[in-house]
Formats: sequence, structure tokens, C-alpha cells
Amino acid sequence: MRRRLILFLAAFAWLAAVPAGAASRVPVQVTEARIRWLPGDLPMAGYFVIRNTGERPLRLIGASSPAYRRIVLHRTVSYGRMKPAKSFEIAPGWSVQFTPGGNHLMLMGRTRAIHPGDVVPITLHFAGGGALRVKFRVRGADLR
Ligand SMILES: [Cu+2]
Repeated sequence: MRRRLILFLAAFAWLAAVPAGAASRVPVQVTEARIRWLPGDLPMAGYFVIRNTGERPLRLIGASSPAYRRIVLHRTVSYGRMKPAKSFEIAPGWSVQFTPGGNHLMLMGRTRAIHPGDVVPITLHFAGGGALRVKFRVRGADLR
């Protein structure tokens, strides 16, 4: 009996030690991650498709990267006009698209030289503390 209790406590201690990793694992699939490169200090835009592969709704609340000083979630409200979005909710089994003319990441203040062909890591942050690091391919201004 006592032995069982010790095993139970050991298992519990192990579980308690794991959550740092487990909690940051987010059930999403990200595809078509790409950046539209622009010259000089013009902000670039990040595009991707994100799918919730889990059973619960997810909320994307922001993004960060060592390559940019500031990243803001944006939605386009009408042609050429965009505004910051606090978050994007992704229902289980559904996708949200970040595409030219629609939702996008506004990538501001590059911290180093970035060129078409580069791969830039961007971490997506979710409500509840989850995060996912995604590699974005830098494309030309025409996105090719
Ligand atoms: Cu924007």
C-alpha cells in the first residue's frame, strides 16, 4: 500500500515537472508561412494559414520574432485600409487565413538585414500561454 502511494506520488511529481513543455504545445497546423519583403524600413507583412487541430477553441493573441522589433496582428477592413486586431479565435477543426488583402502580421522595425529567400522565425502566441515557433519564408514584393 505504501509502495503504491510512493509510485503515485512519483508519477504525480513527474507530471508536475512536465507541464512547462506540455503547456506550450499548441494543437495547430501552420502552412504557407511567408513574408512579403519590402525595401528600406517599410513594414513587411506575414501570411499563413492556421488550423486548429485540437478539440477546444484557440485564440491567437500575438506574435514575436528576433528579426523585428514589433509585430502586430492586422485585419484589412477595406482596400488599402487595415487596423490592429486584438486576437483571432480559431474554432476546433477550422482554419483562419492570413492572406494578401486580408488578415496579416504587420512586421515592423527589422533588427537585421532581411532578403527574399531568407527564412525568419516567428513565434505565434496563444491565450493561456501556448506558443509555436514557425519558419516563414521571405518572398519578393510580388510574393513569388
Ligand atoms: Cu497591416
